Parts: sequence; structure tokens; C-alpha cells
Amino acid sequence: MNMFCYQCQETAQGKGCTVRGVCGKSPEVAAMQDLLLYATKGLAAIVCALREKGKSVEQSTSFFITINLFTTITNANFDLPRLEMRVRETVDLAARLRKDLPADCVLPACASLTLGSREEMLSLAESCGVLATKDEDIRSLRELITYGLKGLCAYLKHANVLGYDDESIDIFVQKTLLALLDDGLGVAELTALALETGKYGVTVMALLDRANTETYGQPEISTVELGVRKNPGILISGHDLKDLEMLLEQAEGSGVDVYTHSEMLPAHYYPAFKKYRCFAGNYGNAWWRQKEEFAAFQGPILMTTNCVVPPLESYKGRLFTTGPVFVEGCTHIDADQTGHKDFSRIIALAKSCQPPQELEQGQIVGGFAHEQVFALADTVVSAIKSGAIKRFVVMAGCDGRQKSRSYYADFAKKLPADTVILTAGCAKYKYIKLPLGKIGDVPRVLDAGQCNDSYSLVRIALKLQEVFGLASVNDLPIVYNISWYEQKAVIVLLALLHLGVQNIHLGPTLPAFLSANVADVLVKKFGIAGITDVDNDLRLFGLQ
Ligand code: SF4
Ligand code: SF3
Repeated sequence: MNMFCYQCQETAQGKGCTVRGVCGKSPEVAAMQDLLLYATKGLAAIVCALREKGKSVEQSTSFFITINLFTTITNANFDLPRLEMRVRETVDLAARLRKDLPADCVLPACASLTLGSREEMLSLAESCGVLATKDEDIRSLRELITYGLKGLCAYLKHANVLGYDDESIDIFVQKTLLALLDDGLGVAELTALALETGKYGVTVMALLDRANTETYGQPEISTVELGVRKNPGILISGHDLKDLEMLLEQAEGSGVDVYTHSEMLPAHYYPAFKKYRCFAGNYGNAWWRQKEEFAAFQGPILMTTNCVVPPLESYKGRLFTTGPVFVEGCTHIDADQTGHKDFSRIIALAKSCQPPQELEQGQIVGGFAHEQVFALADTVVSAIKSGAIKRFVVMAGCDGRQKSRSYYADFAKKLPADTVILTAGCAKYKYIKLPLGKIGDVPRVLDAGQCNDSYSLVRIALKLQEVFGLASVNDLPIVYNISWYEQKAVIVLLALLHLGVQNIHLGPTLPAFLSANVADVLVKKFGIAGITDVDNDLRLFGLQ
């Protein structure tokens, strides 16, 4: 069976995974994800038609669509039976809602799918994947928008879980899914739609920021331990703070400690989690190191969102999934009707496990989200005015397994001592443990948090623009050298473009889904560029 996927940076040979995903996705899983996306477009078409007829759409239907898009993000769902079930649920929901539309309502074919056996579903998927769009530029723009929507829906889901929603975002997602089926939209219209997706990217990141900070407090400068304690532990990874909160609540007093992995590290910066004595520290590094690090951890691991790597047999039995993450053979923990998740099985398993093997000792300092940086504004502004800080370098984004990503560690090491790195996302693991020192009281790496918190970097840039009375955000002494991997980085990129940020460098390679012509538009209109080698780029950025 063939597949085609080029949605992430690690796509095979920088072109596309055609035999099996570099991420571990089988052709069947890839096909079922394509079909899920296609069926979701059908559901979105029905929802849009209902709205047009003046009928209301239940919030649960919008949430369902949001989760479907999140499900197809890189490294979230590797479970074929679960994906099949989700496609069937989507088609059933579409059929139920279709009944409220007049019989003569014109809908796309994906709004009235009939599903047969799994094999029939897989063969149906062959006609609705990425390559179904023949024109290379249209395909490129449709996929750019699709991946932006996937990232956007990941952020939206996190806000929804905390009780925050914005119907205008739901409506935009649904209308845009429908627009992706419209053969009448050419390069100009789709380029505009990509930028509009970026606009909603800013809206959703602001919503999530509000959800997180109103629920858990403003992140504050915090020191996070990297070593281990003597108790057995549970390792929690992914981005979902609500899952973490429920786990901490249930683990407190049980004799089991909770450690964060990868993108869960910034949870230590929130005041709300500091009260838990079982909240131990951070264990390990970015997502792609999990095979060795999960083996060494020795206790249960809870994956709340991507990035999960298909597990080794040695620890598969202690890997639990929740939310949009599914791995065939691993126990999945669902929420009950009230949203509560019962993690007692994980805690019970932890009690029978050895404490984690120590990987390292030391500490990380982070928590430089917007409010914390604003609190330091006087110090930062005077350091800029005195020339002690000459440049900020935004190095946010993702980490990944390709060797070429050592560029980012080398780049950080070679930056002049009067530069400050602004970061968010798991990209930070390439340099956050390096002894890069401080400029006065300001650390040279300011970690705002998860990729979800990239909004903080935007707020900081806009604040500096205001303080210095500059006409444009591009007049600031900020260089953008962003590393990407999956689709959340795509929505962050589109958001930055919408805000008018120019000259973003994107690495370690430009997305395979950008056709030559689309890449050309991005270069000409926004000055987007790739990376070369460290010395050359430092010169190019005026940093050497
Ligand atoms: Fe390949 Fe990335 Fe798609 Fe996985 S998500 S199949 S690695 S392009
Ligand atoms: Fe990392 Fe997946 Fe992108 Fe959230 S965990 S930044 S890669």
C-alpha cells in the first residue's frame, strides 16, 4: 500500500514519506488519517450549510471537528482501529446533522460518505489524500493552510479543555475546511486564506494564553530541578496542563513523584502547580529522545499530546495515552462526562516501579512569559539603551532527531555575549542547558514556555516596539531563526506573517510542502529564508 505525507520537517528525503513515515506512521494509519480529514471536511460543509440556513450548531460539534484535526497532527495518533472508529463517528455525525438540511442542499461528496469494511475505507482514502490535488501550487497552498489549521486546532483544544472558546475561530476553521474543497480558489485567494489562517492563529494563541494564565496564574521566573528524587515517579509529557493538574491532584500524598518531560517542562513556571510537593522536576530532553529516556525512567509515562514516538517493547506496558494521543497496545485514559480523568492505574503502577535512573543533575531557569518580561522591562530597556544587550534572537520552535539540528546548539554557543535568545517550544533543549550566562540580571536564554506560548514572544516584541516608539516591529533589534518540525510551528509561522514580521529564517530545511512558486512568494513578500551554516548565518544576521 502506498502513502504520501509531507506535513513535517522530517519527511523522507525532504520530499515525502511514501513507504512508511519516518515518524513510524504506517501506510494504513496515514490513509485513515487522510480519510478522517476528508470526512471532517464533509462534516464542516454540513455545519456551514446549517449556519447558512440560520440553524444553530452545537458547541460539541465544533469541538469534535477541532479534535479531528488535532488527531492528524504529527506524532499524535498511531492507532489504526481508533482512527477507523473516529472516521465512522464523523460520518455518523454528518449523517445525523444532514437530516436538518433540505434535500436539495448542494453538498460536496465527502458530506455523504458511505463506509464499508476497513479495506474499503483504506481504498477510498487513496482518492482523497494530498496528491488528489494535481496542481502543485494549489496543493502546496491547500496543505499550508491545512497544517496551519491542524496547529491552530491543537491550541484551540487546549483552550477548550479549560473552558475557553471563541465561536468565531470555530466558524473560521469550518469555513476554511470547506474552502479547501473549492476548485474555484486560485493561488491569490489561497495565499490570502493562508494569511487569514495566521490571523486566527494570533486569536487562538491569545485565547489559550488567557485560558492558561487565568487558570494557572502568570508564569514566573522559576528554577527547575533536573535530577531525581528517591521515590518512584510518573513522567508526564505533551502540552496538556489540565491533564497535569489532575495527575498532580491525584498523585499528591501517594508517595509517587511527578516529573515533566519535553514540552511539559514549562508547567513548572506556573504558580498553581508549585503547591504540589510531588511535583519533582524535569526529566530528560525533547520528544525525540524518548526511547532512551523512557526506558531509563523505569516508571509509568503519560503522553497527553504529541509528540509520541512509537514505543519500544521494553516500556510499552508503562506508556499511557490520553487526549488526542493513541498508540495501539497502550492503555488510553479517557475523561468521564465531567472531564475528569482517573489516573489511579498509573499511580498504582508507579508504586510497583523502581525510582527513575538519574540522567543528569543541575537546574534550568525559565518562566519568561510576557508578564514576567514586562516586570523586567526597565532592566531590559536600560540594558538595550546602554548597549549591554544589542540583539534578541528568536530561536523558538521544535527540536527533532536530524543531526543537522546541532546547528542550533552551535549557533547559540557562537552568538556574541551581547545577544539574548528568546525561545518557546521544545527547540530550547538544544541550548537551554548550556552555560550561556547572563547580561546583568537578564539570562541569555529567556524561555517563555511551550510552543503554545509563542504568543508571549509576540507580546514581548510588540511591547519593545511600543517602548522604543518604533513604527514597525521589523525595526526592532530582533532576528528570527526558527526551527520547525510539526504543524503547530506552521500556525506560529502564519501568525508571525500575519503580524507583518519579515525576514524569518526557517530551518533546518524549508517545508517540503512549499512548491517552488509558493516558496518564491514567501521569499519575495516576507523575506522568508532557510539557514546555511552557523558562521555564514551569524554574518548574515549581522551577529559576527
Ligand atoms: Fe513522514 Fe512527517 Fe508525515 Fe510522519 S508526519 S509520515 S514523518 S511527513
Ligand atoms: Fe515539540 Fe512536538 Fe514542536 Fe511543542 S513536542 S514543540 S515538536
